[in-house]
Amino acid sequence: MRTTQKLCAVLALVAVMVAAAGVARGGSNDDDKGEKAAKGKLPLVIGHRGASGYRPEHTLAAYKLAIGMGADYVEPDLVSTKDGVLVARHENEISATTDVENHPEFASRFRTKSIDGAPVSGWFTEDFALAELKALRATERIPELRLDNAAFDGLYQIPTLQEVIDLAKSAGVGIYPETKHPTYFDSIGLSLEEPLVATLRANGWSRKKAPVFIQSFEVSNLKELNRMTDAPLVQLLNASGKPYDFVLNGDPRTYADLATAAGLREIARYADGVGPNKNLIVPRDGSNHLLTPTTLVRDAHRADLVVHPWTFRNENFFLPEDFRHGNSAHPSYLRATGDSPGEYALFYRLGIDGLFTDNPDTAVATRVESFGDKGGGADDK
Ligand SMILES: [Ca+2]
Ligand SMILES: [Ca+2]
Repeated sequence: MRTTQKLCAVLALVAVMVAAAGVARGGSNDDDKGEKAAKGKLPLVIGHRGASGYRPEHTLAAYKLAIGMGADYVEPDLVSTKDGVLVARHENEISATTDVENHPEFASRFRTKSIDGAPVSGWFTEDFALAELKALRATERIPELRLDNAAFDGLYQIPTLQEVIDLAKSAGVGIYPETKHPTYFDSIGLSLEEPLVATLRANGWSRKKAPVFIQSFEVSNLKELNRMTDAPLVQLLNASGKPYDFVLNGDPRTYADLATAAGLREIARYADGVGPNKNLIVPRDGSNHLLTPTTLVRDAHRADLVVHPWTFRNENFFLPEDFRHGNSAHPSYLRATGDSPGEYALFYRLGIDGLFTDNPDTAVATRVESFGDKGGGADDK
């Protein structure tokens, strides 16, 4: 399996780079901390693809576990079926997160397509009716790192947006949907924004105070959404590259440009927050050590934007050297839990308004450590 080989290669490469863990640097902002605690507006814990550190991602089981661990919001990434139903998958290509390869009746649906300028081969949600997708079962994306999660392979269906909303409503939490590849879905006649807004409206979640944040890595569809709904919008910012709609329409700006003070003021004209790669807040050097924090949080707050960085994960593999822990020569080292509480505490000190995490239990426990036992909650926003 190609993904496995790729991951093993990455693991081997990172293992070579592993050095002794250091101490986190980074400034703190005690004013921000005090202010947040006083207002009871603690940083939101957003279950990234659910509690995907413990269950196959984007399943009702993963979302339920995130809620049980205290997440304030759960995050469904949204793609479209052939019949225009929004379902939760990180990509429209589903061979890495479902058992589609084991369904001979769908073998002829294998395709190679260009998605956002890159060739992708496999099976795509837009080639399946919802009823067909429901025959598939979810599988763990990274069993090499998350061995135990494979125990849940084959158990769970792909959920629809409506099923995620039903779960969130029953539990009293919010949802944080992401439109995936919106320009691509427009190009095949399956625009994401209309069914998303219609579904939110049908559920009474289209107002400014709705427990919803809609996120996108593209810009033009957020501007469009800003005209379609009052629900809060979040511009995602990556640590490199540029929005794919900018590539197509010749806009020279990059994510780095959007993350400047001027870029953030521009974003504030159509969005309510930014979701930056956490490396845009605390960069890492070439040896995976943390550098001095940037001014992104302060600049975004000055533009009246909330800041929800991603993605926080417990395994040493994903952590900077500063927060890795254990015997780096041991074969389990990279999948072992590092000092992720240290990483959460650092970002909480820097004044973020929420974060995306695969391990909501750790994020919530560290929030209690950092701010006291006040609890967050979708209704506080
Ligand atoms: Ca996402
Ligand atoms: Ca569209």
